[in-house]
Order: sequence, then structure tokens, then C-alpha cells
Amino acid sequence: MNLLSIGGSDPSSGAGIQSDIKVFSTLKAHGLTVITAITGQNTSSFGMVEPVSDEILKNQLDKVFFDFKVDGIKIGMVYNSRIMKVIHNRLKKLKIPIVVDPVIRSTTGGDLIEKSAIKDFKKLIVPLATVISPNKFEAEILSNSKIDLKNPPNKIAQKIQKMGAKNVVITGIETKNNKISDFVLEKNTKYAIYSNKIDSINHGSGCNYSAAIIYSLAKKKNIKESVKFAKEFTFNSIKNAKNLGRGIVITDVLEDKYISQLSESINKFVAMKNIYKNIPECQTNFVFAKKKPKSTKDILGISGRIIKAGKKVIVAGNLEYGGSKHVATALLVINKKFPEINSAINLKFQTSTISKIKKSKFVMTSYNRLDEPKNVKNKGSTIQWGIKHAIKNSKKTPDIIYHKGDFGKEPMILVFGKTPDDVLQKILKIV
Ligand code: PXL
Repeated sequence: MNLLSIGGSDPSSGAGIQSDIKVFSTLKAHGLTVITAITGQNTSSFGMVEPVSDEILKNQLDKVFFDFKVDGIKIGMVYNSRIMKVIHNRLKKLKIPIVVDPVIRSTTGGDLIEKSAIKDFKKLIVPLATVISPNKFEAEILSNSKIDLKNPPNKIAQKIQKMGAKNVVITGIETKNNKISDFVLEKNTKYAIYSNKIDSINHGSGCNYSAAIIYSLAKKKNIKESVKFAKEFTFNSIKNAKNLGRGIVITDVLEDKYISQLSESINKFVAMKNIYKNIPECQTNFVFAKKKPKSTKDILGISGRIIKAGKKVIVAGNLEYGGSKHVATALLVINKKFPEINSAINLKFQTSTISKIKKSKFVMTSYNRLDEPKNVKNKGSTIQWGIKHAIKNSKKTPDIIYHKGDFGKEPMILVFGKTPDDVLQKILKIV
């Protein structure tokens, strides 16, 4: 996935385009950047701003759009009317999601937009927004009114929506009992999303929020899902903020530990010698569940499969929650009875593998698809039935479950473990 950040350069990498690249790369998207201005700043003070020329701004946009399929755009700092006009003209006809983060002042006190350009910002940049994500202060400037009892968030958001933004998210509205809420106004609905408040003056949280929203929208998630995702992502980045300079802390974005562990094990798996011999006709999936998974949506898997191409084995697809159906369903059943088991893979059934397992210390059980009741077969819930059947009388945590197939159904071996690495260590002993 290619995501473009249009904004200013921050040499401290706490905010601006440098921060967006960090977010995109953590989320495994490729970050493209078009720089609108160079700022001089650090964690304690804000220095100069030098907007770039029209020529280099246009040239950056041309080069990016000529070459890449851009899946989503985030617009951050756009310093003056001249810059806004160029961006408006280049983006107005695009049909991809655009998130506008209307940055006005930096936490350290620098102006990120010329005061005289706010009028043009409303006319030229706000209407480009699929989602606009002002904080309370920015929403007040854009709407020219204070958020209070007479002007609640809904009224302010409506004003901004009338300027042409499709969806408005006003972030950081404080509520009683130390919660913080984001107010969302979609085309036909409005709601608030709450989280706990962390008292922190930091660099980067607003940038992380809007970068996370564009990532989620580009993945075709809806507005509510995207706002929820961005809120949790940003909350974690604040929780994990670091004291790197002498001034305010810089937010730090964390890799999803499930993604990094599973992708590391998948890379080791596909690099194993002659592993292609163990890939079944229906291909392989390798999955990893979050703690206490409720459905396959809580289980990370490959949205495609690990496939065999001659003697080569390649990963076709991305890691996604809900990316696997069969192997994830099998894991879900096992995890209910043996909650320590959180990872699984399916391998080609080979009698040589079964003999090796029998000589090992691994706990192996099996099920026979021929014993499957008709109503199960008709419902298409074979896997659930099979795994349940296989572990019905097991006291010991299973390492391997296999079945020998049925008419037109390929036999299969499933390997289970606590983590992807645990599964991998078992595979190394049995293939
Ligand atoms: O956080 C908003 C922001 C965006 N872009 C640039 C910035 C800042 C805040 O400092 O410097 C370039």
C-alpha cells in the first residue's frame, strides 16, 4: 500500500512528514512524501519556516503521481495560500481518500499556517477532505467560535462540514471523570468515541492520529472503524512517548507485536530447505491469535496464502486480522480448551511426516472425516467438528492434529504451538 503525506519537514522527527513515515512504515505501508515547507524546530522551540517554491512543489506531486498508485493522502502543514492553490488544483479530481489534519500551531508555539491564509485553507483544502481531524483548538479557529454549552461539538462540526469536508472528527474533547472523547460527524450520523486521558504535552500525537486514519481508510475500513483504530494507535504512541531531546517528549509508535513475530516466523518458514514438499494443494496459512480470541477476526493470518511455485515457496498476500478462515477456525477451537495455544499452520499430509511425529515426543491426535455427521457436512462446519472431535478426550495439549481426507478432500496436518516460533521449532523436527 502506498500512502502519501503532504506536509512540512520537522528536523526533530517528532511531527510532520518524518513522523508520518514512521507511522506508515510501522503499519507496513510505503510512505511517499511531498514537502510543502521546511521548518527549523526541536523539542523545546520553534524557529524558521521556509515554504518551498511552486515549481518544486508541483514537481514532487508530478513525480509521485506519475509513478505510483497512491492509495490515500494525508495533508498536514500547508503554510500559505500559494501552496494551498497548487495542492487544491492537483488533488481536486482525485477519487482516493484524503485526510486533512488542519495544523495551525505547533505544541512549541510556532505558526504552521499564515494567519492570512486561513480563509483560503477553508476554501481550498477543507473541501478536499474525506475526513478532517481538527483538535478542539483547531476546530474553534476553523469555525470561528468557541466550543461551549451554546456551541457544542456537533454544531462546530456541522460548520466545518458545510465548508465541504465529508466527515469531521474533533479530537481531544475533555469530559468528566478523566476521559477524553473524539466527536465524529459523518454524513448522516454523529457519535463520540471515548478513551482514558493521559496527561502529556507531547510532539506527534495529532500527526499519528491522522496518519493512522488514512492508513485505515485506504484499507477500505469505514469511518468509525478508522477513528477507533487511530484513537487506540495514538493512545499507545503517547503512552510510549520518549524523552529524546531536552524539551517535550516525542511520541513513539509501536509495531504490532503479533505482526512482527508472525512475519519473522513466516520468513524463516519459507526459507527452509525443500519446504515446498510440505505445501498442500490448497496451500498453507500460518496464523497467530491475540490473547483470548473471540472470532477469526482476532486471529492474524495471511490474506492470501503461502504458495508453491515450482520448488519455490512464496508469500502471496498480506498479514491481516481475519486473513485466514480454515486454519484460524481450527486454532479458535483448540484455544478454547487449551488457551496457551495461540499459533498454527497447515502442512501437506505425508505418511513420512506422520511416522516422524510418531517417533517424536509430540502429542498427536486425528479425526476421520468419514465419521462426520451429515448435518455438520451440510452446514460446512467440518473443521470445527473435526478439531473438537479430535481433542474431545485429550488431557494433554496437542501439538499436531491430522485427518486423512474424504472424497475430493485433501488430507491435512495441522501443527499448533504457543507462538509462531514454537510452531516453527516443531516443524523443524517433523519435516
Ligand atoms: O503536529 C503538527 C505539525 C505538523 N507538521 C509540522 C509540524 C507540526 C508540529 O510541530 O512541525 C511540520
